[in-house]
Amino acid sequence: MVGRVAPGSLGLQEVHRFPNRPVRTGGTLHWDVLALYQGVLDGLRAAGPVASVGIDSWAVDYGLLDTDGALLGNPVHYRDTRTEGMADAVGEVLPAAELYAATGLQYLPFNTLYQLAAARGTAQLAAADQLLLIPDLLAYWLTGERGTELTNASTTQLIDPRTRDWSRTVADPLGIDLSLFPPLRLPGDPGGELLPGIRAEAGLTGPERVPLTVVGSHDTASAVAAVPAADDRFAYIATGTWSLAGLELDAPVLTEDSRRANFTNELGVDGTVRYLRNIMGLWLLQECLRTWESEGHRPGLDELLRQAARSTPLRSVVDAGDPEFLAPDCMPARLAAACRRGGQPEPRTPAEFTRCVLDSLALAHRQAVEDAQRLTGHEVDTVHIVGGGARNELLCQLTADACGLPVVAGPAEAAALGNVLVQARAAGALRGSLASLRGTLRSSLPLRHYAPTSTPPRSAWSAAQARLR
Ligand code: LRH
Repeated sequence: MVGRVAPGSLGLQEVHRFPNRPVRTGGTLHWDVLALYQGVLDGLRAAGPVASVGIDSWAVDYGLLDTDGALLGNPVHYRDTRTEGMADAVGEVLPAAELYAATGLQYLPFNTLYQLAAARGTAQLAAADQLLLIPDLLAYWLTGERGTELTNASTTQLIDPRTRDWSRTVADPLGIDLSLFPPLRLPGDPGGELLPGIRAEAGLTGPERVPLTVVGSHDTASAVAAVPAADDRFAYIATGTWSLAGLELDAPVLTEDSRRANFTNELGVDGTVRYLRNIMGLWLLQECLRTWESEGHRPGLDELLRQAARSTPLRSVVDAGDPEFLAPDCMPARLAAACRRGGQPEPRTPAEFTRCVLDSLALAHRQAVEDAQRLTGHEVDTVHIVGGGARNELLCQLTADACGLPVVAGPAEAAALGNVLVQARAAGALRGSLASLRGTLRSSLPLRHYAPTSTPPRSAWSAAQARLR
C-alpha cells in the first residue's frame, strides 16, 4: 500500500497484493515467510520511490535466528495445535491470576509465551540466538537492523503494561531468556534503511536512501490508530479475519474481573492501551467458503450476503469467542455441531450459515462493547468498525442493532492507514497527537453511518445472548 500524505489529507493506493498461504509440513502448520518476504519485495518494486517504509502484520508469531543471523526454520502458525495443554503447564509455575496481574493479557492459547513453552526442549530453540516477531523479521531482512517493536511485543505476554517493558516476574520463573529479544523500539522510531542490495532487488535504482520507520507493527495497533474517532467516547471493532473489540485507554485495567472477562491490555501507539477482546471474526465465514469451495461449489459472497440479509434473524447463534473455532477446516460442520449442542436448529444452506456467523459476530461485538464499558467505567456513544469487515454492510448494521448504538464504518484499510500516519508524522509530513492524526483521516476518507434499528428488537438480541450463556 502506498500512502500519499499532505497536511490535512491522506490517500492510500494498493499497488500489490499477494496471498498468505500457510503450509503444513511434518504435522506442523507453518507460515511461508520467504514467500511473504518475496511479496514485500514485489510490492516495493510496484511502489517505486518512497520516502519511508513501515511494516505491520498479525501478532504473536516469530522466527528464530542462529548466531549468524540465519533463520532457523519456518515460523510456526499460531493456529497450529502445538500450544494445546501449555496454559496448564505454565499455570503450574505461574497461576493465571498472577500472570494477568503482571501482563494484563487475555488468555489466548497462542500467546507467544505458550508458544515458547511448547518449543521448550526443541533443538531449534536451543540453537536460537535471537527471536524476531514477524514484522521485525521482515524489517531485519530489509535493513539488517534488529529490534522488537513494542505494540507487537505486548502480545507476547512478556510485557508489563504499566512499565511498558519486559516482565521478569513472568520470564524468570518460566525460564524464558529475555535476551532472545532485540531491544524494544517504539512506533515512530527510526528503523534503519533499506540495504543497497535490497534497493537493487526492489528495482529502486536511484541514489536515494529509503528509511524504514518503526510503526505500530501489530496490525491491530495500527488499525486502532486509524479509528476516525472525533472524541474519546467510542468503542472500536477492528474486523477482518479477527474481530478485535474494545476501548482505547490511557492506563491498563488489571483487575480480577477483567481477567475473568478475558479482556486484554495490549499496548497502542502514543502510550495508549488497547483494552479489547479477541472474537473469531470473519475467519468463521472465510473457512466456510473454503470448505464449500473444496466441495466444488462456491457461492458468490455478494449474493450470499444478500440472501443472509433475508434469512431469519437470530435463528441459531454460536459463541464467536470460543477457541474451538481457532483451527482451520470443516467450519460448517463445527458451526452446525455448536448450534446442535446449544439446542438450536442447525443451519442448512450457505445463506443460513452466513446469517448464523454474522448474527453471532454482532452478538459477540455487543457483549464486548458492554463488558468493556462495565469493566472500565468508560462509557461510549459510538462504535467504530474499521478493517475489511467495514465493507460488510450486513455485519455493520447487525452490530449497530445488537449494540443499540450508531456505527461508523471505515476505513477498511485501517491497519495500512495507521501505519502510514505514524510514518508520515515521523517524517514531519504530519504533526500532532493521535487525535489530530485522526482528524486528518476524517477529513480525507468516506465513512458510512449505520443507525441502530429495532428489527430484530433489542430484546431478541438479549434473548440470544442468554441462550448462549
Ligand atoms: C489480527 C491479529 C490479532 C491477534 C491475531 C494473532 O490480525 O494480529 O490482533 O490476536 O492476529
